[in-house]
Amino acid sequence: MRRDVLTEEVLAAPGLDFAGRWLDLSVPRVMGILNVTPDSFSDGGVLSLPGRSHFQISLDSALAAAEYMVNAGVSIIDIGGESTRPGAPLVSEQEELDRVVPVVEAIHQRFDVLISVDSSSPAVITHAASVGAGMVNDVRALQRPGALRAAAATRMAVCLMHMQGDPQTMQEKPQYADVFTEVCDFLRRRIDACAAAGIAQSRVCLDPGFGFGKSLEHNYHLLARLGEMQALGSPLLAGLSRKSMIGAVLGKPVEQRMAGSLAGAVLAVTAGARIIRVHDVAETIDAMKVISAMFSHRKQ
Ligand code: 8Y4
Repeated sequence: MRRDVLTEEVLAAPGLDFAGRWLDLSVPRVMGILNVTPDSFSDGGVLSLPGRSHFQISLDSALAAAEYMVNAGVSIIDIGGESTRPGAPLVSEQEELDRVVPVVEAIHQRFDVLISVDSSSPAVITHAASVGAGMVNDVRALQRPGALRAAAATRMAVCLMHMQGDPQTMQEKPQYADVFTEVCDFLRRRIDACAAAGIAQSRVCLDPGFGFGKSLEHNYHLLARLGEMQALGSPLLAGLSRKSMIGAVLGKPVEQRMAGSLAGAVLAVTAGARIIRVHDVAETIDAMKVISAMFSHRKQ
């Protein structure tokens, strides 16, 4: 099927509008994680080099990581400047802008790849869009004052993720009467809020938010029922890479969770997820290619 002509078939095919660029989701896609928080770059010794600022080292490291991911075949690079790890310190809006915007701009100038900005801040959303970001990936689902309006004005794609509580306290005592129903109800309300703000459905994707205010049981219950979330009508994105839901069943630290994370990615895509957010991009893309080879033999 030709996908450059907007036939009814193309419009009916799954995909997402990234501020005018169409990402075809008839095959599963990989989103590579690029953190630009200070703790994600080790400065060991390099800082003492004459003429090299901390900023430059961060930018160089970010570009090297982006180049690796593009060569591996990622569709999207997700750039984040606020750590959402449980208990992580809050970052000021200015700090987040200073970290994220130059990296978005530099990657957009050099590489042909879609860029997503992992942020809840209206200013970061607006500025990132102006330098080339095509998606906002917001773990707070655009609930901060002004975020919905900022995202709507940019025409970016949006990822609406479910989280119970806030990153500082979310893992203290996650509780649900029915986690699947509560996550779906929340996502439905945020879809409605987006529609009311003028964000077209073709720009929305949804994410159950593994690890965000969820116990191990909650996470696996959601994974087991991920397929049913397709009924919400928007493409699903899933992020399980290296998370505690993988580490807990393996009894392994983050640096030994790749194979478990791959199993999680395969399960999520088999259940219908269209975008997988991962650290280990090359390995995950290999897994996705094998899945796609089988999917291409399925009847539509
Ligand atoms: C090791 C490394 C252990 C990383 C845990 C983590 C998601 C997300 C995050 C997600 C969407 C993380 C920004 C948490 N997770 N965005 N962001 N979906 N859409 N933890 O699942 O990676 S950060």
